[in-house]
Amino acid sequence: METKITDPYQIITIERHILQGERSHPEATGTLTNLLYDLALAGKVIASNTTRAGLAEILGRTKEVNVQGEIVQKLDRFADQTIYRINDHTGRLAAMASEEKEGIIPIPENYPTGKYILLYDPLDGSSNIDVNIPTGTIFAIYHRITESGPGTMQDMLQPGRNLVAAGYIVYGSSTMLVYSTGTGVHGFTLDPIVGEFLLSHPEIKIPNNPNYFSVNMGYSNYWTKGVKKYVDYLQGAGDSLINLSMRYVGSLVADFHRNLLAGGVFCYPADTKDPTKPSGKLRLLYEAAPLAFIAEQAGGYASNGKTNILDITPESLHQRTPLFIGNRELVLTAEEFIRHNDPEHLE
Ligand code: FDP
Repeated sequence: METKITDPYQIITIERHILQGERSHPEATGTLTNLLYDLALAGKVIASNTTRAGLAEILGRTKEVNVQGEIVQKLDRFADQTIYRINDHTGRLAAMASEEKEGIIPIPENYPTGKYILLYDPLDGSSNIDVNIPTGTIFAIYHRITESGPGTMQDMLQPGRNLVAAGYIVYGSSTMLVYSTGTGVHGFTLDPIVGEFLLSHPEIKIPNNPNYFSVNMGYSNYWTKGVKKYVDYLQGAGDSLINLSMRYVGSLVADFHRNLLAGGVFCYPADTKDPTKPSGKLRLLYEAAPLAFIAEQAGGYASNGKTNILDITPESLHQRTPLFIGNRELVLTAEEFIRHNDPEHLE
């Protein structure tokens, strides 16, 4: 969406920004605008709870296990329900899918269905909640493919290239919402007193000179030769001209956000640590693809080590993928290392 800010002292709320973008599309019905407002509202509601996460009644685990086999914490469930409840009745969506739910989340029969599909990770990095480390929400919006009625798996399993909009909310030292509708990336900081997201980072571009690499070095013994050599290269090995600092929060949104603003690359490669997860840990549909869309819009790139993440056609809702994301050159270099060293991974 285009934003022409001529007066530097203007205060641009997220509502104003999204609406301004809508006006540059005369054919727009306002449905996407309202859907994005709703996600911003969900972000505010979730943020109001993450900031209270240290309080006894919400802290702790539910002891339930989600479809990924991970322990679900109370805030995950709260975030999941918040996004669902804010979006189930609006008539904007044909269906939803969440990291927390195994199948498609249908729109209740008593409400109308709409033309968009929403996929989301309600609280990414939730294993960090108990230790006061940033978490995030990631969302991906597509046009439905089917004509009418309840959304189907065909509507869900679209390549990231088809994304209409994507974004994330990071619950950190401040709450920020970053989104793109395909014309640049824009960041908003929540003013907790006023309760509004205000434009703080217009037209975000990944800096050309990278500063950081982010990867879980604890798994390096389980990486392929190509990934090992690449991570060595990031640290200045051989004829490498770069020597990056390492930063790894272990919360994808926080790691991605830092590298988006400061320049760098985040990697979660495939590893042999857990034979049930041969493609790494991260999910294609509601983690890798929306962040790849943001990265590309900010001048960066995302790959699974061989192919552009946005060109992968998903086969299942909770499909995992290796992820290399951030500065374009650094991600292309990862592909090169993998191409030269891991031929068995190329078929
Ligand atoms: P979490 O399990 O805490 O939800 O998507 C899952 C994720 O966090 C990412 O946010 C994070 O980047 C990654 O897992 C961390 O995994 P490792 O602990 O294996 O490094």
